[in-house]
Amino acid sequence: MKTIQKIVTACVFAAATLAAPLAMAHAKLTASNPTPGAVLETAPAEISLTFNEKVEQAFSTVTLTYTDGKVVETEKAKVDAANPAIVRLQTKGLTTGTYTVKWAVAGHDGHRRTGTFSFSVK
Ligand SMILES: [Cu+2]
Repeated sequence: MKTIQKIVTACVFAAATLAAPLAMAHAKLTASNPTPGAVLETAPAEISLTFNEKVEQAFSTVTLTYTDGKVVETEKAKVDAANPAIVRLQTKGLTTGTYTVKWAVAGHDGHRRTGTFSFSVK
């Protein structure tokens, strides 16, 4: 019993030490414009997402959908050339309603991260 407990403890410790630096390397959304839950007076012409590290254009997508799940037609989201931690999606013709931003990116460690948030236009 004692031995098993020791092994389990050792494994948990090893897993925690190994996992910590990897988790920190994951691309993480740190800011966005609009912010999640924002209610805007005017429709945004651009949605920008800022991550904690630069992300790869080839693995970065941003999709905007209406409440009914229909995809808003846009050009492909672009990683900012001057600051590759920022991904921008140009939008036009957004009307009153609630929109969901669905993003997927991969940072330098290649791990794909995804997330969603919504905002509304009055
Ligand atoms: Cu990672």
